[in-house]
Amino acid sequence: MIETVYIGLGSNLGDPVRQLVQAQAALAARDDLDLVRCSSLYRTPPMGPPGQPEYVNAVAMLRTHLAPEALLDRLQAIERRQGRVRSGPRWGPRTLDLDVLLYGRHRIHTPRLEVPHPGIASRAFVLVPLAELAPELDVPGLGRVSVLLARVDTSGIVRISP
Ligand code: 5RW
Ligand code: CA
Ligand code: CA
Repeated sequence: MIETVYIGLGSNLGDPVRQLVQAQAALAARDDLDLVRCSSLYRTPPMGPPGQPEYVNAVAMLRTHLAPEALLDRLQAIERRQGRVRSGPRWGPRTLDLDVLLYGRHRIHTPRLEVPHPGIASRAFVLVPLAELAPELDVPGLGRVSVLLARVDTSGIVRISP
């Protein structure tokens, strides 16, 4: 079964724009998934722990036959190749974070994976690029992306000209 998957990309260390461009290339180069479209890159104010550098975020739309956890393995391999270190505090600054936001219309709850991503409805840095790709998309259990977007604070988010 081929599924349509949305991936969140984020970085706030080590030249974040370069990290995201490189991650897009790494996704496009894999022969077990098809990178359909990628949103613009956005500069976004840090959420979560205070005092972090500004982030750059984007969302990619993929088609793949990989099972959810196999996809997660591929994404974590790309994170590691781009210097992700899992030593610091949870939610600390990172060179690259790749999150499975949506996997078709599936709802997944395993120790490694929660899909739809638990932050999807509350994080403007996810909803702004996701709405650029798929404003009409219905997030299982949560509703339409454009409606979710209208409920969050998007101040300080700036699209980087492509
Ligand atoms: C924790 C996000 C609490 C939101 C986290 C919360 C980010 C980010 C993180 C990202 C921006 C997880 N990842 N901020 N904060 N972009 N802008 O990708 F409310 S840590
Ligand atoms: Ca994340
Ligand atoms: Ca992550």
